[in-house]
Amino acid sequence: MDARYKSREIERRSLDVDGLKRSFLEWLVYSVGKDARAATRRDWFHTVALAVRDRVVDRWMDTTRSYYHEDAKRVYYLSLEFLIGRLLTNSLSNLGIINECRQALDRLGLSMDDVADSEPDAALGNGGLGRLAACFLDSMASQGLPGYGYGIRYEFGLFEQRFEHGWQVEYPEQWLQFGNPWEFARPEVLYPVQFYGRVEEFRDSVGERAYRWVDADRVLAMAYDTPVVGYGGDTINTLRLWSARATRDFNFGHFNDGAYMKAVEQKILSENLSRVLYPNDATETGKELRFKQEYFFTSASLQDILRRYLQHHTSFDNLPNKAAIQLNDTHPAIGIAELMRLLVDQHALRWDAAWEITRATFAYTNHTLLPEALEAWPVRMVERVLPRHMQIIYEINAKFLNRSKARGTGDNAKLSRLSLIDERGDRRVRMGNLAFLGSHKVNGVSALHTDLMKQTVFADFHEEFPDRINNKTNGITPRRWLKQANPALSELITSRIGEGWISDLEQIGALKEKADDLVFREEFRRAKRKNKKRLAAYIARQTGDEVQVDSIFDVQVKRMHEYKRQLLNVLHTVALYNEMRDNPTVSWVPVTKIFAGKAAPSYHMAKLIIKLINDVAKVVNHDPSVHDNLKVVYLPNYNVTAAEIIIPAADISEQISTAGMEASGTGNMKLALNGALTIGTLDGANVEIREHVGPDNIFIFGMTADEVNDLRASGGFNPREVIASNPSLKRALDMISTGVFSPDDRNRYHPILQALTDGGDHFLVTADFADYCRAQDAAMELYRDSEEWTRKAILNTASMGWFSSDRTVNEYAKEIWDVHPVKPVHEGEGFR
Ligand code: 4GP
Repeated sequence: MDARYKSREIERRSLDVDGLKRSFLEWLVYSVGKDARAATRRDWFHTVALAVRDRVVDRWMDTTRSYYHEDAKRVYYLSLEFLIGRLLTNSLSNLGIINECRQALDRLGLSMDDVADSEPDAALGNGGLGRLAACFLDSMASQGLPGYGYGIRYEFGLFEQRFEHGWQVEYPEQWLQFGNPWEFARPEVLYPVQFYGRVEEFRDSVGERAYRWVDADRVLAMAYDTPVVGYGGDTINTLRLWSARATRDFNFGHFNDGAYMKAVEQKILSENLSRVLYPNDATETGKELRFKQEYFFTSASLQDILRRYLQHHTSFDNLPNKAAIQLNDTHPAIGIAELMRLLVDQHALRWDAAWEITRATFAYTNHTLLPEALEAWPVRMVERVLPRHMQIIYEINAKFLNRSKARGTGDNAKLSRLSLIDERGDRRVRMGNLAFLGSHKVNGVSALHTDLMKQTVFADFHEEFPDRINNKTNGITPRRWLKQANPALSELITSRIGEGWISDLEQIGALKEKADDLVFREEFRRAKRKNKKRLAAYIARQTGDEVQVDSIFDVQVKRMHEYKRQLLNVLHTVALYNEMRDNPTVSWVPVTKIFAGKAAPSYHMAKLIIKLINDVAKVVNHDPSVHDNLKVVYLPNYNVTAAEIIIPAADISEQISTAGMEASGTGNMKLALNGALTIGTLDGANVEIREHVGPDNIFIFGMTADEVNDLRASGGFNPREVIASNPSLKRALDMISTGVFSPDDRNRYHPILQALTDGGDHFLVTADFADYCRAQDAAMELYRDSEEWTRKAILNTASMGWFSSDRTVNEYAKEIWDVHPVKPVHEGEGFR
């Protein structure tokens, strides 16, 4: 072997500063193709990422080999979204070589932060559901669970948000523009995925009726693998994302006809499948392309899962003992019909056997009760795009409804609610019902949400299958959301209780006894202040706004949606502004209201609320009469990277959704873990956060889910009366309606005022306003007592142990998946 090659071989594995430095230089020259003088920051990022990847590959292969060797049961997490963010700091941190890397770069005259900052943010998701998937990947790998993520390698992630005159404008997010050093392309891992065509009936070898899907268009799904580094670097799992490729025969067909342009056009059309992520969050997109994306990645994933299974097995009986498939919402629910098709049509299983296997293999997580977000595809479209699946869905439905009827299940009204087909108007396939019926377990994402599932969307199914619904309250990974995002606080914590909390977050409970320790409080405040300075600098860079580090950083960061009620927050902002102007001699606690979040491009009301916040900011931030006591900032382009800077700096966490509408929330957990005090309704996981941190350490306000339900049912709610009886609310709304914040267009906010009055105020903004202001006042009052505030902040951090996604994933593993950790055997330690 060539000596140079040999030395690279050794260098690939070394984890010390010198070894890292040498391999950076090697990689820069031989793989990136630059010399140190000409290299840009991006070149250095690619260099470092490739060198880090080297250090992962051996262990990755060991992990995969161990899974095969033990024929371990794997869990396959099927998700249309993975909101991963950046990977460099995360990988280094999980490998435990972040300081070595920093020093190695230092010796090359480079700053680690600059290099890390050159990494694009992988935003292959919209919000909570996608970020949860990313936290689960980290937790599965960190606990040695054989877990695979399956999704789509979107060429364009979630759009980039910019503000133009205060309006949201969307730009394409080209995260792959300069290549992605983390992924391995697998051009040999290709599966055909079909669309359209028709179904032919025939008699099989034993004379039974059988079906085949013919004359279909074909697209190929090609795999790209990204290693998922578990904490400690022992287990490295795989995220496999599919990219669409046109088939070659497709092109040649047209070629022979001389229709060259048509062939190229077809190629582009079929490759569009993995082009772009749909920018919806909790809203339905009735688009054929979206449906095709869902089938595309689900079909490829199932073919891959069966291929892997068949390497060790000859019959499918054992599939449920070897594979657990988790449906992240209904997006991959067509997989239930697809697995039936694969088993029955391609592998000649009997229907009943196939159904039993399918149901025992799948489980489904629901993430939202919002009716407009429950997927229901037009039957006519499903029939056209996936004709065989439509037949299978009819068959599943007929068998189910017949059995229910035979068992004497309810009346016709109930049967039509249980049906997989919504027969009202334009007939639709109810994907939630399909997912429920085809799964052995169905879960909600917080205790309240799971209860509401039983009472509302799945009430009839719950009656039929009382053991199927279970709760798995969401969690967040402490690696990214504390250790990595908040070095100041995590170093402080580790200095007091050791580093056990990183892989066992319950240990953070030991901090509770430090809440009364004055020295610890001082240091806790110092860490927060450092993070606030970092955020203030980020704000200055992003928006040019100057904010006071000693003001309350009051943070609402999440997707923009009416039910999340950013509007309630901005109305309070206007009311506070008025109070400050009316009482200039009072010594006010300065407040900085920080907003961030994207609105779906077609969601006009949400975009109008963004514009309102920006308009209010313009007036408030330039009014000398409030003496800088109030600032309003809307940070553009919220993503995982921005969250890592904003969340550690927050004093107040706004979790103010209309009760009963936020399934869980995970931002609420991240903020509390980083020592923010929550102002929140009793919604989603806020309920459980209150139980853990204690009612004295959280500001709860507003109506409960039951009260919301009763009020809506009574029909007696009159928002105009509420507005008339609350002078501060009335004044705020009058200012908005008379153009105080929009002198250039006084009617701009008419739709908002309309929704709050004649529209009936569906999200009960006016109903909760007074109590919200009370909670805000209480928080501001408490902030004056900095010792008491810090004590509560420490108790929040110390009480969040249960909200680790390690706990959540363990519950799934034990109660749904029945998968167990596998200890990888590393090179030289066993088989090879
Ligand atoms: C979100 C829910 O809105 C949020 O409450 C929950 O924490 C999160 O899922 C993870 O479970 N839903 C979505 C969506 O992101 O697209 O429906």
